[in-house]
Amino acid sequence: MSDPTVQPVPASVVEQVDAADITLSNPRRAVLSLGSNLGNRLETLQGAVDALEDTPGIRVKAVSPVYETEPWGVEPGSQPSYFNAVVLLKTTLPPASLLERAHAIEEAFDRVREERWGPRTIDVDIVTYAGHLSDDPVLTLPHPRAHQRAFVLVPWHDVDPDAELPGHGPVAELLAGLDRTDVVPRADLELRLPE
Ligand code: A4P
Ligand code: MG
Repeated sequence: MSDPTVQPVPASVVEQVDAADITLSNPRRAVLSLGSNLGNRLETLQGAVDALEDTPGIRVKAVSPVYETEPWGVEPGSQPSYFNAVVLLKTTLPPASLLERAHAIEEAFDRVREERWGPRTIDVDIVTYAGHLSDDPVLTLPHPRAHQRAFVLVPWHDVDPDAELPGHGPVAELLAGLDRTDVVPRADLELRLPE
């Protein structure tokens, strides 16, 4: 017979306490880049923002203006133009869980992976996660091509003019060396920050 004075601690309670200790008390800032060049691009970007905000452990803090951009890394004229935007988050999710969530959102919008840099309904990339540096190919931090991409840095600079890309320096300085002629503001369009 078990000792009635010893109360076993339910595993779920232990897990909750652990999770609170490790994460909830210590939200991290993350920057995500959203891109879409298939289907209703604005609707899909808004859907991705809403899905992020609906995620336990994620708060969307800012959403950038929308830019229409020429596809990067492919033959000119071979793909429709992109709509790109950047989202600033605070999150208690660890980086791997944030990436999992990004992939789940891509799948929810019927993203098909056929070729690298192929056209897509939605691409959700993690640009930075706190100041983390990682060369793991599954999750490279910061995003390995962010420093070369005006379609990431221009909207990021709009919502955080003092932003720094870990390992590369101030976004404002990186932008000074980039051509931004193919990154056109779409002032007629707007992404809403979820209530
Ligand atoms: N991965 C590694 N690090 C990260 C990270 N920081 N964030 C891995 C997100 N994913 C990361 O991605 C391939 C793998 O990268 C994933 O399995 C993930 O674990 P993917 O989304 O499956 O394929 P992809 O996006 O076609 O490849 P890639 O190399 O990630 O492409 P990019 O760099 O995301 O570029 N032009 C314009 N104008 N606007 C765009 O938004 N986007 C791309 C995609 C190309 N050209 C573009 C745009
Ligand atoms: Mg990607």
